[in-house]
Amino acid sequence: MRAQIEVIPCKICGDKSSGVHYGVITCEGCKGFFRRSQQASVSYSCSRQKSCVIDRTSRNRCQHCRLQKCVATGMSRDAVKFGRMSKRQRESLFAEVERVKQQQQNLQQEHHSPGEADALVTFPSKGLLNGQGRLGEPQDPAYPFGKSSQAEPKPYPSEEEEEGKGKGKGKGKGKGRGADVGSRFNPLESRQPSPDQQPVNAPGLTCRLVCVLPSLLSSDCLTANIVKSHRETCQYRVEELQALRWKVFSREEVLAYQSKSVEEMWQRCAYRLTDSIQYVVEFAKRIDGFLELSQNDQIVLLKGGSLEVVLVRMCRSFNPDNGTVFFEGKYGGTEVFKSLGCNDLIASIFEFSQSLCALHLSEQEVALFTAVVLLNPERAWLQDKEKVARLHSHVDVAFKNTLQRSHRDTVLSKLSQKTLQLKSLCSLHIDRLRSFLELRPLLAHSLFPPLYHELFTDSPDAPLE
Ligand code: HC3
Repeated sequence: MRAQIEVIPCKICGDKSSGVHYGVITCEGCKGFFRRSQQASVSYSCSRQKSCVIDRTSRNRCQHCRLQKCVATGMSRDAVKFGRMSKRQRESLFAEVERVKQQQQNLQQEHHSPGEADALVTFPSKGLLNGQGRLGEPQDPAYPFGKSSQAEPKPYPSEEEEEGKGKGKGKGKGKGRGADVGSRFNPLESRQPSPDQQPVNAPGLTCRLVCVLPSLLSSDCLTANIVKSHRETCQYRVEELQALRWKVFSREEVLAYQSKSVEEMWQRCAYRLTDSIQYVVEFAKRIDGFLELSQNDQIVLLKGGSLEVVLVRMCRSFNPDNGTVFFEGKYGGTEVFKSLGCNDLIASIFEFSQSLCALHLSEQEVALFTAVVLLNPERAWLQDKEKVARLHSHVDVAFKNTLQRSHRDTVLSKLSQKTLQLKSLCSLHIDRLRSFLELRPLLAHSLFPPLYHELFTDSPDAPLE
């Protein structure tokens, strides 16, 4: 049973667990920490807000909050050992082991695509861009890397649905948030929820009440909306990603990637990237105010910002301890991407992730920062720049308030440097893509999914119809 329990990550920090310690499934580190904390002479204090995030990388930073979390999670010196657990406790532990094993299996499927692992992954609705064949992988019969489970798409679990699982909710399966698009990259058409669906953007009751009050509170509502939108569209949950960090590509697996042809590797990366971008599009649609922008401006913002958001989100899938990223089911370093033949681009992307990880952004901060990045009013070809600027400024205020409250204001200046780096990463990406296409003008169309073309190969700066 102990070996089975170890599939569940440490409840305190998410690291690999080693069994039940002091009544809770924890890693050796948290077990030792809790044991030491129980000595009479020990007393900890928090120099922040007593709400520090405790994860594998940050757990040593605040002993006070780590101990709080241990106690809140149920660790106690007198806790019963596993052998003496009640039947009910044992059953629920077995159920959890099974659930986590299933999640890990899903996440590791080499040809993983959105929608395969409900509990781990949130997935784009069928709607938005992929209704009529303009969006690659999920519906494209030419998708080259195995089956696409998107043939029977499931909707994003809204907060209500997630909470109401097993209570007969979740109606409207497969309808997502709306209808499909025409032949152009068009994020608009899925606006109307079907009558039997709860509109995903609807704020909770508290927010609906609070939003009649002035600015500071309404900025809290916007924060809540953006964090919820991020949570629903972030592709993988960060705790699960962290729990899988020990799964690293073997030498043979790396060699297998390295011996792929340049074309195959480009195609793989293009499909993975397009997958991630679909989630970003869904994220954008759920941000209050985004769908009120003109169709042109929605498209301009997504064309200009979706890769930037994917690159920011990549820090969640990145392990800064060994410089690896979660890609196709396991963690691998830059060497996995060698056969792409653009080592400079890959190295810069990895360096970027490494430096972003050093800021230890919380999920709330990632959510708000990506919204700020996406709603950039400086993008060329915007029709109503002022309207975008107003929305951007609301999100910016919400982000600043949030950072201020958690005494993280210093992160702000570091993040504005990151914004510049993002811009240069995206132009490097376009440069490498152009060189690749110049050498293979005929291949390009068959290699990449349609959305990838729309975003990166249809002259990116051209005005939209
Ligand atoms: C950045 C990346 C594409 C996206 C990949 C993502 C972010 C996808 C979500 C996963 O959870 C984590 C992840 C891992 C690796 C990421 C890729 C690394 C390299 C690739 C670049 C954009 C390379 C350029 C590929 C090209 C030229 C075909 O567009």
